[in-house]
Amino acid sequence: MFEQISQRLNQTLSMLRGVVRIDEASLAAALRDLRLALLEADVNFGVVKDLLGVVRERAQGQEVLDSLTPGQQVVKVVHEEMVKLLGGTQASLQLKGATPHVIMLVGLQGAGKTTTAAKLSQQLRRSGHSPLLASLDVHRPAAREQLAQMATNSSLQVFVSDGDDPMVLAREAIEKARLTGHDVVVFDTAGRLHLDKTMMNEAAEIVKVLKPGNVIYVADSLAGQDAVTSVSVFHERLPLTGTVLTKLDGDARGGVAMSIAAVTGLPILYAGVGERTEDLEAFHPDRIASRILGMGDILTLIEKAQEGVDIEVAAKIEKRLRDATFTLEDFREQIRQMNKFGSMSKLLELLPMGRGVDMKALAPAEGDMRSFSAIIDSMSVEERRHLQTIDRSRCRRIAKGSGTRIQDVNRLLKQFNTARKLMKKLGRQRGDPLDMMRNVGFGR
Ligand SMILES: Nc1nc2c(ncn2[C@@H]2O[C@H](COP(=O)(O)OP(=O)(O)O)[C@@H](O)[C@H]2O)c(=O)[nH]1
Ligand SMILES: [Mg+2]
Repeated sequence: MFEQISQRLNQTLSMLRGVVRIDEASLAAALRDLRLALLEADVNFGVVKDLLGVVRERAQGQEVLDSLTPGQQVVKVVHEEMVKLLGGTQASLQLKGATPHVIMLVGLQGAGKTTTAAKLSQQLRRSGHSPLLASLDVHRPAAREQLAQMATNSSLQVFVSDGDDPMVLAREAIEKARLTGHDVVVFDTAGRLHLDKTMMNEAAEIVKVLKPGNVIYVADSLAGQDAVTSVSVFHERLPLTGTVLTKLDGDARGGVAMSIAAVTGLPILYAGVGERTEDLEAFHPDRIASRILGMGDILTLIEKAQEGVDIEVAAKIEKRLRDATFTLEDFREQIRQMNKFGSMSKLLELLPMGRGVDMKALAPAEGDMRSFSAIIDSMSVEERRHLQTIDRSRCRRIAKGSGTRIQDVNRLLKQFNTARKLMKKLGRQRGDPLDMMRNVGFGR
């Protein structure tokens, strides 16, 4: 996420960080660089212009010039302005007043509405609500099927009907929710490949009658400024209350994220970070700004920890990775953590050192994980610590003991070596992640 923009901004800002005295020329050069970086990241032109105007003004002000570390002060100003750009404070769904609360997702086809509907319901259920999913997409026969399938996979409740009038469907779903005690109804709606009058009228009509408390535009962050253009068109016709950014996991540039709140004035409520129903994160402007500026996202990490991932273990592994004292036992621990978390690479990405490094080598495919664990279990402690002692006959014994084949053992050793090599490349960067986390009050 945000690899490209993060790297570029980091370059620019790290030059500034060390600057003790800022003069006109160095500030102008830094701002020029910043401007280029943002435009390359596909941030809306007007947004870039406004941002730089404010940063310039503040950087020339007393708060920066009088400080002992003007370079760092400029970085701080950029960070603060970026937080504002991303919406300022974290916003949430409107879930007050009479139930059932209604959430309606709108947007272009392929943006991720159906997926997001399921993700949102799961999130709501986790926080104690009882959501009912319903599809109002009567145009594509497969659409309702897709939602029903996703709901079933995650044991979510879905309203099923084969009616073909979205308005009637919507009313029936709300009635059903009322009767069966669901306090939230999440509507997935039809989308088109491009802006389409019929679709828009249909959505506008439903909104007029149902008056949903939440009308959320689902924006594909990979669609670039097109996504920003279409949200504006939707916003003219529909009383949008917020946006959800999808596919942020694949977005290296961050252009949509950094433009959409500023252009529409709407809060970004959530970010989709993967295809699974769990892959939805609350959108925290300050944390995202830190992530984009390469400062790491320690708070999100801590939340993950509270969800049951052993962060101490993860941080220890990270440290060993960096010190290149990573052993097969660590590798097994990492695999165990992955079962809880999804993937180690995602976890590492949240730490400053993990940014911009291809972590794929560290994450064996799901099917491999169980046999990897079994193989490591079948090794002696000596073998785990000194892989070079594993010769052909030991290899055969390990395969037999773990119920795998010799080539599986070899594959594990190879993958492990790749991971270790990658670690060497990472070298020693920045501080100890454990210390870093203690600094923000985590652990002891
Ligand atoms: N990687 C990734 N893929 C996503 C995300 N959200 C949706 N998708 C994928 O995008 C595609 C379109 O999603 P869908 O929900 O059907 O879009 P809709 O047409 O707006 O309903 C599917 O292949 C989804 O798996 C996300 O946050 N990350
Ligand atoms: Mg859909």
